[in-house]
Amino acid sequence: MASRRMLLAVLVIVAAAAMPQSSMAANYTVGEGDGWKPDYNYTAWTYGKMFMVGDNLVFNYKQGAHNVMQVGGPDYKACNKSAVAINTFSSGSDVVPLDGQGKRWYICGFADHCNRGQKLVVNVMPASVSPASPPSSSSVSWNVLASYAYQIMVAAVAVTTAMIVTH
Ligand SMILES: *[C@@H]1O[C@H](CO)[C@@H](O)[C@H](O)[C@H]1NC(C)=O
Ligand SMILES: *[C@@H]1O[C@H](CO)[C@@H](O)[C@H](O)[C@H]1NC(C)=O
Ligand SMILES: *[C@@H]1O[C@H](CO)[C@@H](O)[C@H](O)[C@H]1NC(C)=O
Ligand SMILES: [Cu+2]
Repeated sequence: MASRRMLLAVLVIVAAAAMPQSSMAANYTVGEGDGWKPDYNYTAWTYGKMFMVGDNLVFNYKQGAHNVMQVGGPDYKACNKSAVAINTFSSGSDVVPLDGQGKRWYICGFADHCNRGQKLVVNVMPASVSPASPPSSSSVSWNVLASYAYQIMVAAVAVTTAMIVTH
């Protein structure tokens, strides 16, 4: 009996862990403790992270030593400091909302910093999944899959609970 209770507890914990993150907005601190600086690989920093509409990027740096310019893809690629920025942030602790789906590009507009790696591209996923209107297969994203996985997990827990209760 005790072992069955333990099994149930484990299943509940697993289901909770598998819950999609879409329900809560996250703040991502760019570069973690290293902050926003040259000679850093921000592409590597993005690996394993899922950015979603409603999340924020937080850029930390010494005010006046760097900035954050949101630019288009070609200006990002060219490290174009003269680009007409979509947005520019310069407070030193910039909370940048990811308020739209798709790719967003950021560069530092100071000296040669962008060419030295102070550039970041993120791909922003849609915020929520409505089971009533599944997206087309071409736009199925990871949070959609996470949501399905979660629903399967919930069903598995329900079935297991029923089996234990009716035993
Ligand atoms: C993200 O940062 C903002 C500004 O500092 C804060 O108001 C908000 O509560 C934070 N959100 C989370 C989920 O930590
Ligand atoms: C950044 O890291 C990724 C993954 O480790 C690597 O593929 C890429 O070449 C690196 N970029 C630079 C500019 O070093
Ligand atoms: C940089 O941006 C400016 C302003 O939009 C543009 O005139 C120029 O051609 C761009 N340079 C490069 C290398 O893309
Ligand atoms: Cu800089």
